[in-house]
Amino acid sequence: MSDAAKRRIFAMLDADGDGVLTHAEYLARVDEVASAMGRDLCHPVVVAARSAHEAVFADMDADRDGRVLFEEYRLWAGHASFERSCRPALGSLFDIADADADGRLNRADFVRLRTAARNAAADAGAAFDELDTGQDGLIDRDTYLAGIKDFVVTGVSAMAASYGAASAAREGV
Ligand SMILES: [Ca+2]
Ligand SMILES: [Ca+2]
Ligand SMILES: [Ca+2]
Repeated sequence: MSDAAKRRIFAMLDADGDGVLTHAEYLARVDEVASAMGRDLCHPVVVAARSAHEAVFADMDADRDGRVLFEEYRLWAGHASFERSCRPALGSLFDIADADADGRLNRADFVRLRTAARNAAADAGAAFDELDTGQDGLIDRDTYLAGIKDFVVTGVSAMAASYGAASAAREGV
């Protein structure tokens, strides 16, 4: 995983941009996504997402001080940590967005989910179109998670657009 990709993801997670990802900031993602998707905050899928995010934070925060700095994140992020804790957490957000629980999201739900996770809506739409290779207007859970993992581990993926990589490339940064 490139440092540029890690920087982009860290910047998305660090909502107030102060360079420190706090426990509260990280856990707030769950409620933000749940609210955006119109989910009751006590719904079992939201409760499950909270524990999955607690597990990621505990895993990331190597020195256990309740704060994750970019350097801490940089050393942590990669294939092993993705499989160990990110996959369940990202899957849990997918489940919040998957209102009819059929394991698939349509374009509107996908864009709402990614926007709640702080992607630009246009970038999220572009990522959906890339991932929807069957062009049936639906993306299943495995495709979604594989797309994110490709980006996290290799920096190259249909999901790159949703992390602003496409706009960064256009701007030459
Ligand atoms: Ca912060
Ligand atoms: Ca720490
Ligand atoms: Ca669905």
